[in-house]
Amino acid sequence: MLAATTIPILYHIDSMFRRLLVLWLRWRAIGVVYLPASMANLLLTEFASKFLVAHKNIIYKLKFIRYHFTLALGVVGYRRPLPKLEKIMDTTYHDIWSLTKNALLSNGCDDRNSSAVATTVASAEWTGSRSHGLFRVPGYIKSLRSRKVDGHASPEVTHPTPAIVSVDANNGFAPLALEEGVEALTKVVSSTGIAALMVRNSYHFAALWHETFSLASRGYAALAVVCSTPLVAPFGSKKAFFGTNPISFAFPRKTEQPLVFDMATSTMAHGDVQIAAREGREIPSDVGLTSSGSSTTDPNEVLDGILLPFGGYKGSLISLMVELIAAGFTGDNFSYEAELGDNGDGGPARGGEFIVAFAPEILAGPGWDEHCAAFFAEYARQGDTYLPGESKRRLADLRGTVTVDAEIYRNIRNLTQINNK
Ligand code: NDP
Ligand code: PYC
Repeated sequence: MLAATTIPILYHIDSMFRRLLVLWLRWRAIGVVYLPASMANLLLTEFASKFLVAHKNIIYKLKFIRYHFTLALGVVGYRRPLPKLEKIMDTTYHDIWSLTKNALLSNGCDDRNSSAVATTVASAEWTGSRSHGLFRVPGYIKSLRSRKVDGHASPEVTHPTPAIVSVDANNGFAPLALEEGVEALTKVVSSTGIAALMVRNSYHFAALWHETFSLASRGYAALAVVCSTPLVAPFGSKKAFFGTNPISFAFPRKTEQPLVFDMATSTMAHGDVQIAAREGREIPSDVGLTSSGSSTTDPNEVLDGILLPFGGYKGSLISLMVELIAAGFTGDNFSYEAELGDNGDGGPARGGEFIVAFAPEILAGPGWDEHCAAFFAEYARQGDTYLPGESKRRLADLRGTVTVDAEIYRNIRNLTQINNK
């Protein structure tokens, strides 16, 4: 009886001292704490040892021996080398997809939502959009854990007019709502020639090219916009008001990969500034300003300060247009409104996305592709020009590997394992 109550108590006190010992082994500077602690612990464990020997507790005896062995190593200055953790690693598309899907599933997301987000994340990582690939997964998980986002949301698709598709994401992540919306938009635009898709009540954290590229791969041109939370100061201001407000445009080509571009209307995407800060890299001095409004090349200072719109007042006006289309037309949040309603969990903000799709066959008639192909050929002859979208060619072949940030990968795996226990 006495042993049954005393052993756990002694064991807890001892394990507390052992934690202190481990701390000391890592940071010798706290030897001041360690010495008195270890003396007290020694006396205590001597007592515990005698007591437990008397009770023939073999398991505790082994723990006791291990403890004193570690203590001796600490005293002679031996430090167990920490395993070397790689900074980058190679992995496959399917591994990225499964890692993301399992992380979301184990944090309360259902199968359909997890699969849709995993596809968006894996396609971004696979094609080199690092700031919107695995890097975003911890953010998705945070918003599941804070219950800001409903991981079981089922989007509802309606048709307010024959040429408009409206999707209520019902507080879910944007990718599933977009998957279903793009499917419906494709059917509509094939008969109307021009059609719009509005997604509302969604949480958006992704690259936009996924949906425009998907439409262009089926023969339709598409323009997509979204806003987020205040990160960018409008021209003439030093206070964040616009989101980084990306625009993506894709154009189909019958015998070639579609043209697709996707760009933040800030000098740099916020995610890329965050990645530069993680990796300790400088950024160009025109990307943003410090919180006191001075120019800087330190990404951390820009993260505490503001980003600037690309191209001075012209970029600022395009960003303003994105706010009006993505929020004004969908009726969902402007960037400044998204911040007011957000719980600050670090995950995506609530807002809308607006996509317009065009059917060139209906608009320009047969021959549109040859006409545009001649234009692209002329464009190529202008010098060292580049037709954006080349990077998406990788999606046609998902074999092989891509190099990813190993620390982010391990972090996501831990976020999965913790919740699987
Ligand atoms: P980049 O500056 O990396 O690229 C912008 C576009 O320019 C790409 O389509 C790229 O094509 C093209 N491009 C690059 N170099 C040339 C060139 N020399 N000639 C012609 N075209 C070129 O993108 P951002 O950093 O601005 O944005 C990154 C991502 O962040 C985007 O996918 C965006 O959707 C996402 N984002 C999402 C937000 C959100 O709220 N959800 C907010 C802000 C950004 P290619 O791809 O072929 O290299
Ligand atoms: O990279 O700027 C960005 C961004 C904002 C929201 C999602 N991505």
